[in-house]
Amino acid sequence: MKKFWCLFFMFWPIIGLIACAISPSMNWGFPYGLPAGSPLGERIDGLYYMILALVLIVFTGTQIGLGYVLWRGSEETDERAWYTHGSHSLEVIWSIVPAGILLFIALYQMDVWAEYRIQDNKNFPNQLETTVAEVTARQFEWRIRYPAPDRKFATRADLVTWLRNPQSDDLYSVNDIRVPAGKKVTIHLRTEDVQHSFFVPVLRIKQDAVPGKVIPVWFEATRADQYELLCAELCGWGHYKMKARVWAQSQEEYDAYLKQLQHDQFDDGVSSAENDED
Ligand SMILES: [Cu+2]
Repeated sequence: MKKFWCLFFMFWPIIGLIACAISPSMNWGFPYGLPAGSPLGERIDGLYYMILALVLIVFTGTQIGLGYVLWRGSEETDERAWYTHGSHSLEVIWSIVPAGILLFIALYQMDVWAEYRIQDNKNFPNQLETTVAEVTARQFEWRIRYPAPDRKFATRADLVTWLRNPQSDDLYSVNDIRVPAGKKVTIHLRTEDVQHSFFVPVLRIKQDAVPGKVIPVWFEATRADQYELLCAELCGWGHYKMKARVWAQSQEEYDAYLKQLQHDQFDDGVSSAENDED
């Protein structure tokens, strides 16, 4: 009977390993089984796989150890058990090894983190050139404010002024963020009410929107495609429906979209008729 329990307890980790082995072909890993849609996303996936490999090694090792102990314990023998409680060397080993692994992860991920979040890092995009919109989360939608297509931010003060004071030529949309594909873009994230979270799974972007703060979020969508944007912070009864899309388009399509938006928003049907007569 002891052997049965030994095999029973070893059966489940083996099932777990088999599930891990087939998971890539079953698309159980990343969202929708899609690879990262941005260069930074690929590096974040690299970190994820590195940690997964470490976990796999540790898990396999400890399960083999556990299996061995269970198997030996299930044997009928006169041999006396070996007690390790209070073993100084074992305590040192299992403190130093995990500490070393954690230190390695902490150092190894610093570059990616710096590129993602540290504003004076050389890879962090210049917000004056890359700002495409301000995104305001609110219960339960995403409101987008674009600067007029010809507006340029020459200085930091220009950008701050624009962020603080909506302008009469700004363009608006809801739940539909357009960006040029293949370029670094920055949006400025804020919230009108409670805390929300700007989450674009395929681009591996997640940033909380915090009341009272305007937070720059940058990303680069490699493929021209539509990406699902979700709220990842339980923000009220309608949290589930706080879905939108980020649509990366070619530069021409993007420019045309903004032109169209401008036309839809400002054309009153009268002034353009006058223009036609000119
Ligand atoms: Cu929300």
